[in-house]
Amino acid sequence: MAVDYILYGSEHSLFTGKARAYLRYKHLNWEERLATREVYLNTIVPNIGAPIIPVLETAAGEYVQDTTDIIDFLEARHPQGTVYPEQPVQRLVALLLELYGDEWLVIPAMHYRWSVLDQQHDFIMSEFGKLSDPTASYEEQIALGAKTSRAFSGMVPALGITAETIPGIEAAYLALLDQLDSHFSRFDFLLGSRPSIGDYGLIGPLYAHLGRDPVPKALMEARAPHVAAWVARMNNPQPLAGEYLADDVIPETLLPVLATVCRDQFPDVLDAIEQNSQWLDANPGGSIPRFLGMHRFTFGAATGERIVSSYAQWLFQRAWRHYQSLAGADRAAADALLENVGGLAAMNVELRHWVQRRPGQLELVQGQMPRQGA
Ligand SMILES: N[C@@H](CCC(=O)N[C@@H](CS)C(=O)NCC(=O)O)C(=O)O
Repeated sequence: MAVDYILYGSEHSLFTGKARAYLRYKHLNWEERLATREVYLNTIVPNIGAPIIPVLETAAGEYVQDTTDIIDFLEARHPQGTVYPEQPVQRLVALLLELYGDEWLVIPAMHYRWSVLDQQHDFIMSEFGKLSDPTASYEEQIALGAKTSRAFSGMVPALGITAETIPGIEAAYLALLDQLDSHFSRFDFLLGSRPSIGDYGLIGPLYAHLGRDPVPKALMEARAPHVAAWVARMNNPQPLAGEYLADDVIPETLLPVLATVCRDQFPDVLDAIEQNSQWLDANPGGSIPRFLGMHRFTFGAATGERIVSSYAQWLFQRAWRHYQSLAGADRAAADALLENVGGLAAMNVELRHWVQRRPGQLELVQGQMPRQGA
């Protein structure tokens, strides 16, 4: 292998965008390859156990899936220019915004891809078709994409995107664009001049869907040019450059975004954690299904029903564990921020069961909470 790492994915894939932006910032010796049907069959499914992207392959023949695991795997090997802030409150904010980008902004991302399909049909379908057959003609790719994209477009109602919730989802997304535009008019990245794991959480939905599909891209460029500029910066970063703000400062411009995480996303995640616990109580030693039925959710002014995503606990745990490790002045500073944005009770929730990933499957299993400092 001429490079140290290969990233299998695609340009229109939300999570590939997260890993790609990170790899560019870290300035590693890597290349991206399209996850074609052959790659899924011969590389991804045999090594990961499921048809999912992105996947990282190393020169030594190791395979890593899940963008968070990919980033952590690479951070351990290439610590220079880490994307995890050392300062404790900034690290907490970065972890929470990763959770928000990965698990919550997928709602507006999927809405603006699939609910306005009539205005961007050929683009979307050809992107999917290209994966199945990169050598087919544009027309053939559109026809192919119409078939292969069904698994994704079929997720839309399960994500809670319906005629009733769409107005609220759109209004809340526009409010987010305004908040982020104000933030990025002052700062290059979320926490200063260096991207953090929080930026990588947000870039997934804000690039592949909301910053690239024709309809939401035009919306972003017109309404939030500083967000569009941040997307461009994330995709074309100055490798390993930049600093986080001094004195563990959290910019005021992020407070409304954090308040949304606490108000809208936390209840959803806490319920998923409760349902995971109940499932593990009833099925000790089992693999938790990725989706545990449906529950009520709130997105801005919209309320509806969406799937319970068991995986959300895994990402939440990272922030929770970091917060729980803080003591003294650090804990007081984190508490002051959490109190301010409405997240104090959620970060103090008791986790009855720790969950972990297991190689070869996407379903989580019960794990041991790592010792502090491990
Ligand atoms: N948590 C995973 C999510 C990856 C993911 O959802 N990838 C999408 C494409 S962007 C996919 O292949 N989904 C298929 C599936 O979830 O079964 C990660 O961070 O890598």
